[in-house]
Amino acid sequence: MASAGHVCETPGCGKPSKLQCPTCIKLEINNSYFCSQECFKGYWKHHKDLHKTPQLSASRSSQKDSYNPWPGFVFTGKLRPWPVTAKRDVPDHIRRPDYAKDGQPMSEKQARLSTQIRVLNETDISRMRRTCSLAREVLDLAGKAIRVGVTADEIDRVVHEACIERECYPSPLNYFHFPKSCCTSVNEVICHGIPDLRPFEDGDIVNVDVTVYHDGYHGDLNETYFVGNVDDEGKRIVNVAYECLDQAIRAVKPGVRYRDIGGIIQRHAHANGCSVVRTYCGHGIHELFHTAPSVPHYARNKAIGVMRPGHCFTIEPMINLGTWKDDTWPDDWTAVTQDGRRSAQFEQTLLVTEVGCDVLTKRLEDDGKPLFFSQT
Ligand code: EYF
Ligand code: CO
Ligand code: CO
Repeated sequence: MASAGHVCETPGCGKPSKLQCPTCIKLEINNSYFCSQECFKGYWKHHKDLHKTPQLSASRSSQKDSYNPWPGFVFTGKLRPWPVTAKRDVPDHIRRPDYAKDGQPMSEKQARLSTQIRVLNETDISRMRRTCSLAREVLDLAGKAIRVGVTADEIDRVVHEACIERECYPSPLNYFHFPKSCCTSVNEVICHGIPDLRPFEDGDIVNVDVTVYHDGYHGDLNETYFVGNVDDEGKRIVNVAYECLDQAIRAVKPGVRYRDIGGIIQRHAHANGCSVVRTYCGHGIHELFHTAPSVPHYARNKAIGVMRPGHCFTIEPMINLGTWKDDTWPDDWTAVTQDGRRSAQFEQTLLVTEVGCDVLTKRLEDDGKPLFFSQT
């Protein structure tokens, strides 16, 4: 069957596509297209899972109304939870962090008593560079797979498999028992959304947060993407979040206090009628996923420490259209805005150098611009 305006399902292909799989046609799955027989055959191993995903079939869309794990809970916005698939396995040969087995990051807990910021040596730095560049590859594959009708669970699968293909462990998996390999945060979700079986809708904004663990080091980044046609307010919040991170990164250099980053972010957010989330901060990262320094994104904070060459940390401002206040769903992970209005976020992992910083997770394609830029 032929149709116009679709993009090939093979991650990273991006070609206009008109071919539909015969089984998809039978099952009334109307959001999957391929540009060629070659792409269809090459992606078959993964594509066939779509046939087992019940909620994608229009004839079974009553799923939407019947699933309610928390009767009586008052949601702040329109988004609802959808079923979550089983935890994915990581093959034995992939090196894993200490919490992979029992959910407890013991090495982080031991370091938590100290506010000392580690100065990385040349070996640490070259390993961080490699890990962060792999994390960027994984996030870009996830971003290219986002479109109307695709589920966050499918994005989690793309992330999980891209990690394994690169000899990486997906850092979120089992971190404090987190159930999935990345976080996917839709519309009013601020962060830590659990990838579930809700198909993305036209107009959604979706943040995908990827951290990978490779050769003993973590690399962490995220971007917010547009699904189909996003309204002007949605475009504004995503743009402002991107600019907040960009301005903060430009300020990073030796001698700057970690507490000064929040003022830069808050000034730009407020100048554009947006607010800044206060509960979640940027963080030190290297052999530990989260460690000193803590980097708040709001002004007049009390963060400890001064930037020195060899420090590695993230900046990851969460910017809201309405209130800065957050709530958490009863799953104890999903952070949402208290007024149900939308939130957007970008994150990079940075290394402080003698003169400024290197953005270790930066995008090398397309001048380093994030994927959403091509749609604005
Ligand atoms: C204990 C988690 C624990 N936490 C942080 C665990 O830095 C991050 N993103 O940039 C980040 C990612 C994840 C994460 C994935 C899972 N967790 C989440 C929420 C609460 C919590 O309490
Ligand atoms: Co992250
Ligand atoms: Co982070």
